[in-house]
Amino acid sequence: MPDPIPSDRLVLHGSFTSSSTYKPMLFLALAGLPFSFRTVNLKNGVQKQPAHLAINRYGQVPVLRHRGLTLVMSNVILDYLARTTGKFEADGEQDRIHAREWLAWENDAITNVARVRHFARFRPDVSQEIVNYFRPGAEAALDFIDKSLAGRQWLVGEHCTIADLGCFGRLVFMAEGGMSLDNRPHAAAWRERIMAMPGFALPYDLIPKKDAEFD
Ligand SMILES: N[C@@H](CCC(=O)N[C@@H](CS)C(=O)NCC(=O)O)C(=O)O
Repeated sequence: MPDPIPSDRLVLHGSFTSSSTYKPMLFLALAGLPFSFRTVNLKNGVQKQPAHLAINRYGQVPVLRHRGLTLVMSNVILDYLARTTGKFEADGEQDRIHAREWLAWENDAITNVARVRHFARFRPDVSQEIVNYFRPGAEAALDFIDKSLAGRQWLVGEHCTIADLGCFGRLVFMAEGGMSLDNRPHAAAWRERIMAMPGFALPYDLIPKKDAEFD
């Protein structure tokens, strides 16, 4: 059985090696919101055990629990956090739609960056051909982000939104897959802007390896 769902306290279940966890955690850190973190040990397969499957049928992280709700899928969580807190939400209906469009694209395209990193970092047993298969899509996604940011500060509108946090959060581990923003000046400047925001931290500094309270 899952733990009882707390009422108002945000509870995020995740892992320190997970870009999908980092995305909502970065939102919470930058928004300065109090929350509880519950660690899920992916290496030990805790995500496939009944207690976790009861809150995430896909056997993955992250999971957010709040006010009797259980949310999975990092972009669904970002959408919820933006709608319920008003933070990192776009201005106007058209831009709100654009922000979700970027999140849908992220899940199609930047996921290739996460796949390259996953196989390069965690699966020395698989053939290099698998990494090579995903790499062109990953590099194309990074090029697309770079091109889209030419002449603008943020992906949508005039301030940082869930579009930026979702895309940045998914590509954050790219160096572990041998990718970089070198020769992608617009994306590199965008990353600097995100990293300059109060409360920012990179995943290994932000996501604890143990359960923790953030107040
Ligand atoms: N589309 C999902 C992807 C979730 C996902 O791939 N989570 C990974 C960690 S980043 C995971 O739980 N892997 C462990 C497993 O699949 O067993 C999301 O955005 O939340």
